[in-house]
Amino acid sequence: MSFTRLPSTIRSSLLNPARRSVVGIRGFHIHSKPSPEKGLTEPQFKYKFLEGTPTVGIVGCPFSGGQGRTGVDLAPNKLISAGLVDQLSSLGWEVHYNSQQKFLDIPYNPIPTSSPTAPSKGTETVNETDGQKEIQRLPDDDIGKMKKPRLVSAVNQKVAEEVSEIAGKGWLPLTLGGDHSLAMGTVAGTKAKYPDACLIWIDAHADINTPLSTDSGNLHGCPVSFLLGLEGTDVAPFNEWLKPCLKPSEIVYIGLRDVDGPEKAILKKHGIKAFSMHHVDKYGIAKVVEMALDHVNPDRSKPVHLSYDVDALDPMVAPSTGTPVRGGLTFREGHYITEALAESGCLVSVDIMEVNPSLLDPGSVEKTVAAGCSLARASLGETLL
Ligand SMILES: [Mn+2]
Repeated sequence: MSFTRLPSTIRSSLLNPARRSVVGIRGFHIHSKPSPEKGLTEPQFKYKFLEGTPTVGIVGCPFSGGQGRTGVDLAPNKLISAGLVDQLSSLGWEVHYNSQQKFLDIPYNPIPTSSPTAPSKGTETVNETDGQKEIQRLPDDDIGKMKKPRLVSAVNQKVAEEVSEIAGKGWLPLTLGGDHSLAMGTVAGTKAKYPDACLIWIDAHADINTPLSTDSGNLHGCPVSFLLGLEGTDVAPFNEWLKPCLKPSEIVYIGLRDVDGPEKAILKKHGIKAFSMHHVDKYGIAKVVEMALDHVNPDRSKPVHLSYDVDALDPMVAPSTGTPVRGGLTFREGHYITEALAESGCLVSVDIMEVNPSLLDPGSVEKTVAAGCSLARASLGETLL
């Protein structure tokens, strides 16, 4: 990737000697520290499971292979370009952000839409423009109903390594997707450091189809079944690295409103707790978050991984996403969840998924990207007062 094609905020960060640590353009690294001039010097809440100076490691994964629409891979660059690194350090966090290149150098990965190099599919060899490396693009035929299984598996394995490395340092991994199949990797990575972590999944969809029950074959609808080790998930190449790491009692959903028949059956069969929009209407969001925490984390003594799909928000709030469903969370309900979890002090890992900056008009994109950034900030302790 040529320097001039990097997003302008990354360029300026790289040019600012006060906060750069450049390891070549392909492997750049941005490091931003809090300071009194920027804002807070430490986060407003104590994140009780983190170690040392409160630090966020941002994992930007430009990935769209878990579903059919391109553009969701552009989200990490968009969110970073919107100023997320500085926003988080002004909340009192030390922030590290590594380049996304490691996720692009995967043999099954077609050139993502965010890449300046020419698009490519199939087996042709692609000459990288910077001449550093040639990557052999391999075919990725369906396995059963699963689409792009080798790519999804390989990218998630890397995500799991990255998240577990960041969590292992006592830092909080903030993963910017990418589509929601990436939660296989993020949750597996979090669980490697915190085996007793519970999972709070904010979404319009349950994402719990199995490779057998899925209609579309899109793996962004299946990550939870892999984490639980449900029927049909013990399949290569996933089972070469991903072991079931989540119990049905360790996950709770908020925001559901578009759940397939087979998914409803799976939720019932395994007794998985879910608060749909019906429950949000009935009890109000504060009570729902309290009940959700009471279910997975009654004493608030366990670490929490938050996996947030922006399609949980109503399409009026976050329109630029691949599978919007009307009747979703309001702006405030969506943010209340993150604020309450920040206040609990239990958060150890956060995903912001399914922002798609290529969908709809520029105004819709701007709204959705801004919502992604503000959800990340609220998760990391931003308050209204
Ligand atoms: Mn989802």
